[in-house]
This record gives sequence, structure tokens and C-alpha cells, in this order.
Amino acid sequence: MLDFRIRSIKAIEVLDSRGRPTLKTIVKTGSGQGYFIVPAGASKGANEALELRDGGRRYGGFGVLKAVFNVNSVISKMLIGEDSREQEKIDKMMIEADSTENKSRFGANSILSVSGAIARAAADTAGLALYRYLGGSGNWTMPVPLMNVINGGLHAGNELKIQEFMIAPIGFDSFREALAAAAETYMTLRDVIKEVYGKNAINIGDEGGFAPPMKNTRDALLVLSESIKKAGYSDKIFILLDCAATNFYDKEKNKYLLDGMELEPGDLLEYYSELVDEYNIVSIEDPFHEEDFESFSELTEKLGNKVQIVGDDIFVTNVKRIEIGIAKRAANAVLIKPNQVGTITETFEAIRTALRAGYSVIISHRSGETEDSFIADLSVAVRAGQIKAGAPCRGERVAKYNRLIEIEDELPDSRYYGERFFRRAVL
Ligand code: 2PG
Ligand code: MG
Repeated sequence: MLDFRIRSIKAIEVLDSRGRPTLKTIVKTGSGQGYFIVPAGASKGANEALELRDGGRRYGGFGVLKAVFNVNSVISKMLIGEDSREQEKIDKMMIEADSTENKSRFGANSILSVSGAIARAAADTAGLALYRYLGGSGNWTMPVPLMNVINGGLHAGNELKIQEFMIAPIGFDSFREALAAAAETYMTLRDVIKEVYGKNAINIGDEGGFAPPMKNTRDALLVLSESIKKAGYSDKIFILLDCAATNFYDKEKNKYLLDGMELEPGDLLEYYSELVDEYNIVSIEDPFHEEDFESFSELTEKLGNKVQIVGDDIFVTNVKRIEIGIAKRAANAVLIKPNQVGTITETFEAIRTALRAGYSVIISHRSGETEDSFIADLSVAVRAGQIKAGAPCRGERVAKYNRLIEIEDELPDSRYYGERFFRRAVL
């Protein structure tokens, strides 16, 4: 008899890819076990659930021993004996015991580490791969990887204000082929940057993309489109931006400080339209600051039929905020990050809310990551069609892509999302 009951829950403090502490929690059932390691953002939305840090001198204040303690004491005590398949019930128990709006009592990092580890433990107990346990069967879709190949903003020590310049290998028949072409393009980009900016320019940023000493958005777009062309994929690989615009928004002036200009929201919108006309840009994430639903709506109205407009900091994987966005037609896609909200159940609710409205869904990593590849399985389980997991470089980024290669290998009947990227619902 398989025993799904939770026998033990144990958290420990480990490191993420920025050398900062985070939680790894291991859940054991009577017949299996699972773990989860929590990632961490740098450009965090103000409305994200709270990440509990110790403060003080140890690890510069980033320690998570309080969060570890919360898991090993009150959360563990509460959940021992529960059936690990009851994800919703267990997540609700933690949410209720925490009893705050933003999970600030236990910390969303404590809660998510348990929530994710329980899903894995139940999958392991059932003898199923995580994507199968979470995603049932049939109609398997492999996601298009959105790969951040030039890093700026808070993820790099350069002057680029736009945080992420990504490529999406869309015109391919399988994840495997798409990944190969994207990795070739990444290698070509390295050569092009080295040629133009010298060898100091090929150092990499937090998400494995290059962090060259460029100043302006167009500098990055130019080398990127040159590299795609040189690699031979102009009609198959497209460009995406994550502006993370809250980080270059001046609240007092109500202006965006970008590329040496001070732009009103309307001017910034015009600037984006120009860039879309000049380059093969198919997606723009967080084009305005995290409370500016109005400008998001205007941009979606203007470009939404040809460009994916993605809400990240504005939605923070939160059903209430996604619903406001849907009502205001503020975007046509949502970025999903489990640690923005803090449980697997709420992550699924956010995904369902977005899909019901015809929004595209992108499962995303954080800039501070680990070897945990949970989001790779999640992206397949919910047939998201898109995953954002960084450049094809650095262990914590390739962990996700390597896991997807493995999954595709197990699913010979799966289809690559590919061109379906462009099949946008009329909202
Ligand atoms: C983003 C993410 C991931 P961070 O803004 O989309 O790329 O960055 O994890 O720093 O919030
Ligand atoms: Mg973002």
C-alpha cells in the first residue's frame, strides 16, 4: 500500500545563484519524498508576498534561519499526518495559520518551500514524474524558452536600463531543435559583442546573458538582431523585452528616465512602437511601472494585436491583480512566478484565471535561482507554451532547459508550442 501521509518536513538553509541564502525543504511521506528550493528576485514587485529575511549582520541580513525555524516548528507540527495529495487543503491550512494578506508571519519563502516539496513528495509517492502528477495526461505541449541573452537593469553592472533582452526560438518543430538554435545564437552573440566591444564585454550577468558596457536600448537591439541574422535564424528566432520599468520610473516627475531621455508615459509608448517597427520584437514585459494599469491598457490597445504585452510586477501572480488587469485590458499575457504568491495552489489559480481570459501564460524563474527545476515540470503540466528561464548558460538556468529536454524525450507525442505563440486571442 502506498502511504501518502506526511511523515516529516525539514527545512535547511542553502545558497542561491547570487550566493544568498534560501530555503530547501524536504518532505517525506510514508512511501516517498520531495524537495523544493525557493528562488529570489532582484527586481521585485511591491505587491509580492513577503520574503522573510533575518536581518542583522549574518549574510548581510539575507539569512533565512527564521523562515527555516517556521517550517521546522509550527508548519511541520501542523501538517504531519496530512495526506500529501491534498495540496489545496494543505496550502489553505498554511495560509490560514499565517493569517496575513502577504504571508508576512511565516514568510512566503517558508510556505512555498513546503507547498512545492509536498507536490513533489506526492508525485514521488505515486511513482509519477512531477509534470504528470500535476498535469494529468494527453495533449502534451513543450514550451518555447524565452532566453535572456543580454542582461541589464538590476541584473547587471552596466548602464542598460531595460532589464532583459530575450530571444524566443519559435519557428521550430521540437524543444530540442529550438534550444540548439537558441544556443547557437547565444554563441554568435558572444562573438559579435567581443568584436564590437572587446573581450571585457562578454562577462555575464545574473541570468547568464551578456552584460556588455552598452548605454542605450538600441545598442543592445542592434547586436542582438545582427547575431540572430548571422546565426541564420532571422525568420525563426524573435526578440522580447522585459523593461521592468518600475526601476527607471521617477515618481516625483512621473517620467521614465531611459536612454538619456525623460519620457512621459505617452512618449514611452511611442518609443516602444518605434522599436517594434525597427526590430523583430514580439513581446514586451512590464513596459510601465507596476501601478500604471492605464498606460498598460493604452499599449495593449495600440500594439496588442501584434505584440505580446506581459504583466509581471503589475500582476505578481496574484488573482486579484490579474482580474483587475483583465477588466482593464491591461495586457494579453501574464508572467507566473510561484514565489510571488507563495503556494502551488494560488499559482494554479493565477494560471487558470489568465487562461480563462485568453491570456498567454509564461512560467518564470527568478534572477536568484538554484538547481531546482520545478518550473520546467510546471510549464509542461499546465501546457503554458512559454517558459522564461534565462540564457542557455549557468547551471541554475540550464537545469530548467536540461529538464525539459528530458521531459520531451519521455513524451514522443508532445508538440512544440512554436508558432502557436502568435495565435493571440482577441481580447
Ligand atoms: C523578472 C525576473 C526574472 P527578478 O523581472 O521577470 O527574470 O527578475 O527575479 O529579479 O524579479
Ligand atoms: Mg519581469
